[in-house]
Amino acid sequence: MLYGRTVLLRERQAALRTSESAYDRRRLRQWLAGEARADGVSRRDMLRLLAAAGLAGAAAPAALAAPAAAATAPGIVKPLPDEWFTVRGTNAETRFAALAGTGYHTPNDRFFVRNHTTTPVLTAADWSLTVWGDGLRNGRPAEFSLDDLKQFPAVSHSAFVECAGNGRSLFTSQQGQTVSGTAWTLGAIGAARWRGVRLADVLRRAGLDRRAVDVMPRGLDAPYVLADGTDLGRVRRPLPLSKALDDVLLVHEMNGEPLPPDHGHPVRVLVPSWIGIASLKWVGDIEVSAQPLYSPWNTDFYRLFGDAHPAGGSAPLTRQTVKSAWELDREATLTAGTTHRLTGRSWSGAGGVVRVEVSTDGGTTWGEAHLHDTPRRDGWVRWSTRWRPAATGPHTLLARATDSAGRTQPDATVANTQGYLFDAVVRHPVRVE
Ligand SMILES: Nc1nc2c(c(=O)[nH]1)N[C@H]1C(S)=C(S)[C@@H](COP(=O)(O)O)O[C@H]1N2
Ligand SMILES: [Mo]
Repeated sequence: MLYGRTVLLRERQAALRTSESAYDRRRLRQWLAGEARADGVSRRDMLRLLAAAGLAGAAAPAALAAPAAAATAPGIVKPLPDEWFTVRGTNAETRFAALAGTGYHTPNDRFFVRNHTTTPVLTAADWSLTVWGDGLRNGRPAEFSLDDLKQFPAVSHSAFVECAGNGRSLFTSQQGQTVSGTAWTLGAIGAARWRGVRLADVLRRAGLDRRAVDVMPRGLDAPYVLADGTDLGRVRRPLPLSKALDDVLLVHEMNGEPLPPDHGHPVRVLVPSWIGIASLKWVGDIEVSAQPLYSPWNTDFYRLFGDAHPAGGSAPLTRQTVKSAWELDREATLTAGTTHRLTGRSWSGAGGVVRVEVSTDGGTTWGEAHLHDTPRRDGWVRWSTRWRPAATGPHTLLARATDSAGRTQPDATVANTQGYLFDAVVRHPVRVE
């Protein structure tokens, strides 16, 4: 049964990724023809991608190097009290139980932090953004101070930022699979009201040329060095121009406050509905390129690798998947014989969540959760359900969301070696006493 389901899941994933794969192949062909740049990506890695896409016979697929566990000190500026966060290396995961009663937006002081290295403490007055590259008409870099940026029409947008690896530990705890990377449970997500300006406006002012195809924002945080000493350079990931001109913002406010240091002060990129790595923090420059660009963050990382995926990995990941989480600790204790109001949140990168089904008996029977927010693109919905546990002992809670695009959380997620895009229904253990 599990096998049949896995095949179906594979087909579904394959369908979702088909257009992205065609796009990826087109770009790889351009690289082969010397029309795309891949600074900081080894030739071997590019050849692996080409082989996987069926574009080069010569290259044997190479084994994937697992991302190194960061061995540095946390380097996070804000306090990380135990009741709100679980520290994981250089990162801090929000405890979902700490979101109960906080409202729609995640308070800045409870918002998860994902840092490749450490938070750089930058001063807004000394900061400027350089937009440069051969995708600009006049070929001259353009520079913008924060005050310059604020001259563009202001835009506010409510959106979640969620790490591609959110839920990664469930691949192991729920599916028995080995994956590499930060062992998040479900708290590598937060939703905020962001305020800033359209990247499209800034690019046009800088002299965007019709030949431009990719833009690559780069962070001012320290270069990312793997455990084996390989320096991957500053965090950067190309964004197709189509997305950059669509709904991407350069934001300087989060929930009505200047961006806090840990979340990108003074300016970060916000790429709604896409995986968190796209929402680059502490942006210092943006390359506008007339050729497709590659970085380790769209070649080695943030593609799906593994048995169920193409040998060189899937196309670069973009949209987030569907997930649900209870605002309860795992192994939380509940009292028997009393009615509890249990709460949670569900979200999706493909549209608003329109339905949440819940089970308090391990998946035998299901009911509808009560939704407290209207379905919103790029956002989540809060929900609640009442439960009066009769018997003491261990119980398993489940929640299954469906979004406006018709995507429902499956019973299992097809494995990938780096544990991205977990979307299966989570079995949440609680104890009734
Ligand atoms: N410059 C820079 N931008 C970055 C990162 C980083 O380490 N450096 N981490 C990325 C990742 S992987 C995620 S999930 C989000 C996390 O955003 P947050 O720390 O504000 O929650 O930021 C992204 N932007
Ligand atoms: Mo991430």
